[in-house]
Amino acid sequence: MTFPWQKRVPDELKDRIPPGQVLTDKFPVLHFGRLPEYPDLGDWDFRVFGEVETPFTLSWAEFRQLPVTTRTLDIHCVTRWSKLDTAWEGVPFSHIAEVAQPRPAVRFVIFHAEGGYTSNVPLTTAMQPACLLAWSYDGQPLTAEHGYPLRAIVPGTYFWKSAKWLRGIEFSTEDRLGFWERNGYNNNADPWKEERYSDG
Ligand SMILES: Nc1nc2c(c(=O)[nH]1)N[C@H]1C(S)=C(S)[C@@H](COP(=O)(O)O)O[C@H]1N2
Ligand SMILES: [Mo]
Repeated sequence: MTFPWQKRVPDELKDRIPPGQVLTDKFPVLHFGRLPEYPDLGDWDFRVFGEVETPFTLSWAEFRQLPVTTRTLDIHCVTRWSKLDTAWEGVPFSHIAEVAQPRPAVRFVIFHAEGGYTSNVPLTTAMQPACLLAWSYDGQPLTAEHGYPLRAIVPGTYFWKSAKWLRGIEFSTEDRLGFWERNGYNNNADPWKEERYSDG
């Protein structure tokens, strides 16, 4: 199968494309349902809750006071496009965890997005240094369709775990399947193992 946006993979990049994926230079937009309403940042807030010592809620202005980092990573959509060297700026997830202090039994993180979309990952996945709560892509604020004002960036998993229009983070002792995980996608979602679909 050939896609119109497909790019031939140069030899030196071959080992960065997981099995069954094709390379694109474009930045496709993918999500379930309609774009959420464009948010008024004055009303926007970010909630950190669940099994933590210190739950908290931040305004946009407060969120932007948190420490910032930049990361460049490759993204892989389960619909088979991969894009290399995407550059993001945002708050490291690990900083949120540091402030919230998850209880010792916490093993999972649930990202909560606008309109009820969720995605779930093990705490160890979220604690990787490249896991960001990002407001910027390629040096510019996120566009509406890519998650303005804030999205998760989760390294090492298919891109559906990277919730756009992020509004909160929940720490949990138990795993709770997110939107796509309930709808047939593989909970583990490792592109290198082609963990696309669940068996159930
Ligand atoms: N809130 C929300 N985030 C979401 C989705 C969604 O449906 N809703 N889809 C996911 C999927 S399947 C992919 S591939 C990426 C796509 O991000 P992009 O549109 O910025 O390329 O967003 C993910 N984040
Ligand atoms: Mo996707």
